[in-house]
Amino acid sequence: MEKFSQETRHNYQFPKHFWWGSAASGPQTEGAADREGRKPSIWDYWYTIEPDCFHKGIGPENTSDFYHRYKQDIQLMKETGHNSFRTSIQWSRLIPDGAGEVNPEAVNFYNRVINELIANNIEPFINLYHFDMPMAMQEKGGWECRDVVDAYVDFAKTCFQLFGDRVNYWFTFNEPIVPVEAGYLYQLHYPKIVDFKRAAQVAHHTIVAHAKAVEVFKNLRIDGKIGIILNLTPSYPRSQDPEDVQAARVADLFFNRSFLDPVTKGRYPEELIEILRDRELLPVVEPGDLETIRENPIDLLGVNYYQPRRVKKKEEILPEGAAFMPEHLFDPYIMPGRKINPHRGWEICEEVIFDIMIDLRDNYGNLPFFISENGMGVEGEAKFRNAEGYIEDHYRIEFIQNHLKWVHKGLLEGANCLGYHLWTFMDNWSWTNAYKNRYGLVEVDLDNHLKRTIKKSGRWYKQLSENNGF
Ligand code: BGP
Repeated sequence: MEKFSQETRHNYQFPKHFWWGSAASGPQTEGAADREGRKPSIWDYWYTIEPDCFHKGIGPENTSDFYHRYKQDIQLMKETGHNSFRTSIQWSRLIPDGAGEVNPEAVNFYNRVINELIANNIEPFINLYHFDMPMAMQEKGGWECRDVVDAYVDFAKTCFQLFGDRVNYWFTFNEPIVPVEAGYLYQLHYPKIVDFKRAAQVAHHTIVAHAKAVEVFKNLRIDGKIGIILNLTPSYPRSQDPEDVQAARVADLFFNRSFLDPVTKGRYPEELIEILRDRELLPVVEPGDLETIRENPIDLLGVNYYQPRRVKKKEEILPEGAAFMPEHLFDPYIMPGRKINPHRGWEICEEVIFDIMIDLRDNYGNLPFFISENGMGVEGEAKFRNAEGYIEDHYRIEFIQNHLKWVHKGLLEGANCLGYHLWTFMDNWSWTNAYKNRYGLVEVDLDNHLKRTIKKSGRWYKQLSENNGF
């Protein structure tokens, strides 16, 4: 990495070639869910059986219609200073049955998007899985089923072969722990199962699928970098009482190190294995799995940072024979005076981003990484529309600046951070939250044919990128 030191032109000047951009996902932006050969993912299916689980009953079929408006949207990316942009290829669009036939319409679509980004000097970052299991694969057992792992690896290979000549940055999964916890512990995603042992199997299979995709990528000698995007939620103890400290350590093992260690160091944390072994909760590991994980570390990490996790020692008495949940080993701690985003209920704690950077510097070999998501969801933003017709979201500018100050400090301390991507480019549909909280630099007006209007934050983001600092 080029040595970075503070310059004087701006208070916060960033290294040359820093990535400024944003992240989105196919299922949250494309819409056209049943168009041109695409078949349902778990989200489309779930919506047909339980529409009430979705905010105001809004399902994923149309979202923000990026499928048809990508050209206009890429122009807006330029106008908001993007030099890079992440989206995902929908497995259920490219290979509608999950395995087998490739959909030519999908190949055309993703080719057009990638080419349009490149033509506009926006580096495409392509992610392969953003919570969107094809329904045909879920029917086989989803991530619990070994055949699905193989089908995912074939899908990844197809993507590398089709688009690898132009895409330089690849990611196997976005937040792979989310489908594990939301789908198999907390009933927030389909299939809404509550069973730790099955969750552990899903986690292991996801990590094997990731490692095998990395292996295929290396074997194909694709000229590019491959990584994964993890949502890191550093755990902080209530106090320095050893029992609180141990509670934080255990939470960190379950929610961060469980994925971070295998994808970077090539092995699961020993302490986590012991906790699971003692409770007979270890997943089935097939011969060769651990070698595959060991031999395929990532080149580049994406860090999604939203909030920390605060915990204290377990005080609540559990009912006899309660089925295991990670929360049996610690209690959440509500720290007085925390700053909370009331729209999402998430704590806003900017300096945690610095702690992550230092942890990666000191404990993960100064691995190259970038902030791949960070953002502020706000409900009812239309009321901030000014006389000129655009939303004055000064709070979002402040949110980004406050986080970037800590990113900058981390860079000065030698962390290997290559860029910052906001969640997200334009307001989009979000899982069961639908359009409740808006995160975009660009407004999407649901009451006016999805009209796009750059917000104040989008105008500011362009200056940020042009000045490479603020
Ligand atoms: C991340 C996901 C995104 C996005 C974001 C905001 O965890 O990668 O897909 O949804 O969170 O979350 P939400 O829209 O639920 O407020």
